[in-house]
Amino acid sequence: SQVSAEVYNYSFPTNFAFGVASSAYQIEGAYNEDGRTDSIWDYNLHEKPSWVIDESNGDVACDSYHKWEEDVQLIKELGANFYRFSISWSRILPSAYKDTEVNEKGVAYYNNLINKLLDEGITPMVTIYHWDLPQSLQENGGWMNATIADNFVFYAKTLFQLFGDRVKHWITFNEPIEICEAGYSSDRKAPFLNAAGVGGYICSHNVLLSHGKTYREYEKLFKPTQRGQIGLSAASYWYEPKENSGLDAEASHRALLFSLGWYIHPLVKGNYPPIMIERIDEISKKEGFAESRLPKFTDSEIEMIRGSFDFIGLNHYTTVQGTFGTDFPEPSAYFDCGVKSSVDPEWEVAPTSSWLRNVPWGLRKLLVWIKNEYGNPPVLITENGWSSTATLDDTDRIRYINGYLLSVLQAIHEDGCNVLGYTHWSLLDNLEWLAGYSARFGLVDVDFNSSNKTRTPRKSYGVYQEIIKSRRINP
Ligand code: GBH
Repeated sequence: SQVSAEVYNYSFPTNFAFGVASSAYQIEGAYNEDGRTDSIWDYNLHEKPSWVIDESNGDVACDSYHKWEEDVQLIKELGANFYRFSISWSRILPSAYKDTEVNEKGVAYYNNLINKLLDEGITPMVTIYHWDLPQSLQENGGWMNATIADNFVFYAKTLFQLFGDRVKHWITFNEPIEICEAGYSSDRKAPFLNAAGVGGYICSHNVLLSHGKTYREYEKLFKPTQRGQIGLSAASYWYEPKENSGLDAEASHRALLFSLGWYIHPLVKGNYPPIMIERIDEISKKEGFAESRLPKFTDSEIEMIRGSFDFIGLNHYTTVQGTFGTDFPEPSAYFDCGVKSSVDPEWEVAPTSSWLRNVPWGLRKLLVWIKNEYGNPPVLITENGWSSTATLDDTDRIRYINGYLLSVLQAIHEDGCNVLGYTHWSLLDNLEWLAGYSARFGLVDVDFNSSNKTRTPRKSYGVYQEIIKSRRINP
């Protein structure tokens, strides 16, 4: 899997954009300042600190609520074309529900950030929802309650009204599979509901409906004047068949449909992948459920959701091997999918994230899979990154970035994939959810022990800066 020398001659197309990403709860801190109310992350990490391995939380994080000007300066010096950040719902609408009041201080924070970015020639790209549901909505069922769509659409429209004159790139949801499968079918993400085989499907259904409605409202009310674009960011591994067998190839393909396809299939084709519908229907019946655990879209919902994207956001970090297998507890999405995953021990593992291995060719294969499955839609890589130790000399991250970007170059030049740009996760070390501050994803080191949360660029920051400038990978 070494790439040939001529790959280093490829350059990124002139309209290919480079960015860096972050999310509100992971960097902002100031959790109770200027009128912000609790999200499900504040609430749960305060209630039970032991959810997080180092018992840390996002109360202060990188303190970007106060240090945002320094962040913008770092993005500017990096030479990035855009900055992908998320907005905290409970900072903008402390009462969370539709028709409640906007918090002017929260609005001012994002106005300042957006205006400064634009002054420095950096395009703002906003994630509307990066996992930090207001706790008051969770008390009403959160994403399990279908009425959440009205509240989400109200929040999204509030953002279009407030910032849409300047923000032209919107991502409705970051990784619905993590919001729902991890948050409602397991206890790997807030709100830790753990309703396996049921919660993830209901939540995802409501997320997809919320996305579709938001897209149509923007299209009708804002797009004619604001002329922006909307996408959704889905996370996906590449599944490489473990054995060179028909069964493992079929299983790996199915795993992609059950993960990436769960969300992208509806956006492109209007409904869940047929194999998901069939299998979950059949398995639910055998398990004695009165109807499928996978909710059904009505015809008009299908029409609304089909085509509700201007680009597909792709968060890709790593590859696993897929094997045909069904030995999972029931009911569960794992049993429904029927694919076991493993890793090749030869693949370099990230020193602070055991799930993350450096397998650059997986990204190319995934881009080709999307091209073939979905008719070569425009894809924006909205996240890709590596977690190192706290060192400044992060040669492992440099190896990862170079490898994955060479893979993107091959997908563009050799496979004809429609890739709009690349976003590195992350600008700064930040609160890595249940991994706390132990996993360092930043191009820039943050000293979390200092009250100043001192930022220091790592070696990889210089390498990414050079890539953006030269628009190629330096052999
Ligand atoms: C992204 O998700 C998130 O969007 C971002 O907020 C986060 O900081 C970044 O990843 C880095 O993790 O520990 O075995 O339960 C990427 C998809 C899926 C990757 C869940 C980590 C946890 C595996 N993530 N996975 S495990």
